[in-house]
Amino acid sequence: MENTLVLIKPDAVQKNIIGKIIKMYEENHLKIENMYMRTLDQDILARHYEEHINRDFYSSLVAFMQESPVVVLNISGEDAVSKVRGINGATNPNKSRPGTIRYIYGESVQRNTVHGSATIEDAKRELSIWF
Ligand code: IDP
Ligand code: MG
Repeated sequence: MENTLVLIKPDAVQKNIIGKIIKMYEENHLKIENMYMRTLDQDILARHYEEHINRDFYSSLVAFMQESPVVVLNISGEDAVSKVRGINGATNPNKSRPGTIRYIYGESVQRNTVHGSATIEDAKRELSIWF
């Protein structure tokens, strides 16, 4: 059993598809262990996106992530980390597999609907930031 962090990003919250996204995890036998909504400050985004702070898209990413509240979820299940990444689809919605969340709902590389931890180590680090 693993736990992983999911963020439902502002593009999805704005489109009223929170329920549809949560349903996709639940239908894939993952369990919502905990969840809440919050607006984000620069500090938590810098901690969460530590690896991207020096990238050219970082300031634009921070502005996007502050457009509206996000939904923060702790999701558990067998192979939850890779399972969530599979359900989410590739970072670029145009390159993601049909049926994935980003394929169905993603608008662009930035406005790609959901975040899921990349590795078990990342999941532990991210869950300690958000919960
Ligand atoms: P991931 O979310 O699939 O793990 P990362 O490469 O870790 O993808 O990037 C984190 C987030 O930063 C992406 O989900 C996306 O919202 C944003 N992002 C990544 N690359 C770009 C880019 O080239 N332009 C704009 N935003 C980007
Ligand atoms: Mg990532």
